[in-house]
Amino acid sequence: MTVMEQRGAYRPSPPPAWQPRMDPAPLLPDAEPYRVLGTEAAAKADPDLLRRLHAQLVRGRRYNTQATALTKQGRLAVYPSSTGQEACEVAAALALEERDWLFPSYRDTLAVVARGVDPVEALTLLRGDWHTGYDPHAHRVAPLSTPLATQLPHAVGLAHAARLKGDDVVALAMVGDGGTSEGDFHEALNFAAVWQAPVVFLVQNNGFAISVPLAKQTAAPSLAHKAVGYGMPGRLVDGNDAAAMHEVLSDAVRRARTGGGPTLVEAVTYRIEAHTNADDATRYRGDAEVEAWRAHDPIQLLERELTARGQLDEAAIEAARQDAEAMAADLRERMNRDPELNPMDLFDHVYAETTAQLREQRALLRAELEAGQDDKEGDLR
Ligand SMILES: Cc1ncc(C[n+]2csc(CCOP(=O)(O)OP(=O)(O)O)c2C)c(N)n1
Repeated sequence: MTVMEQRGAYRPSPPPAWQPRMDPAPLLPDAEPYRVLGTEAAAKADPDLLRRLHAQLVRGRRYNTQATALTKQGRLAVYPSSTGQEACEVAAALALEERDWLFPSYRDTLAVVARGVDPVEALTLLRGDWHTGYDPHAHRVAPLSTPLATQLPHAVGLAHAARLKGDDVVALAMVGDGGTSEGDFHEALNFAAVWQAPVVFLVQNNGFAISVPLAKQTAAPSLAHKAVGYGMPGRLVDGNDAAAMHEVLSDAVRRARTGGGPTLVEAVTYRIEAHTNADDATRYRGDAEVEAWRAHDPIQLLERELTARGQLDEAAIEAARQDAEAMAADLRERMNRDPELNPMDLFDHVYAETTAQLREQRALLRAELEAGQDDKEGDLR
């Protein structure tokens, strides 16, 4: 007689209140980053959409090089380039409807511009001229967020509120791999999943948080796997494949819109340039790694696919380049004009009611400016 038989009818059972909540398997990301370009799936993609993505990628790359040049000319204080990440940026903007909201981080000026914000206004904050620089309501684009991951709970709050009001709105929030270590990331994903809020979280895993590589950021199998712990699906995508990015983000937006709840999308990509113009990336990574990623360039990947299929010719490529050049020339010209700024504006729109401390500081600045006015004309409030 075995020990179990001796013990008679004893059968271990789970605690009474426990029951399986869901099968985690459908939430798990693909084993490898999802790709469309260079695979059978590319044949099914809409060539018009791919051409539109291509033109936007070319424009985005040119925007990055122009903005970086402006930092060297002293016309822009700081610029976090997204060269190499253009497919994530452009796909995020194009996957949304006009009525939806985008919540970008400081690296996401391309997504902001692709959504319709004036290219100069998108740089106002980075120039140090004005809070935000554009009207968030005009194109439904929240301010470029510098404090990491703080845009995520904002996106969840907006999406949840919209749902309560019965508005058909999806929020797409962008964050870097480093941002996933922030408490705001955890709080946002947890609330979004519990409330089934219509949100899409896009993590651009570009390999580094300034000099900190992903291996020092997390021990998770992938950032997309984090989704499972919150009870939402995680998707792992090749972030340099514009067609894959657009498809996965569009699916996630559709899912959110139809009541399916949030999705976490991890885009595997690479930051080709330094963190910003103030960083020296050669101090923490080697040329070979950068070159390997240059060979997986988002524009080249799409261009090769489209030309091989006879869906993009040299004239169309040239037209995209010329359009990008015209945008860059206009950006350069307008950024070279000295902005007309009133330093007293600094105190406006910070609080609904100005605090005593700010009133004091405002008076101090006014006095200083008036003392320095002597022979200058000016309108100080
Ligand atoms: C709350 C907070 N902590 C620290 C910083 C300083 N900081 C600015 S950028 C950055 C790295 C962020 O890396 P990642 O999230 O991967 O985004 P990436 O810059 O690569 O797009 C850090 C730590 C910050 N802006 N906000």
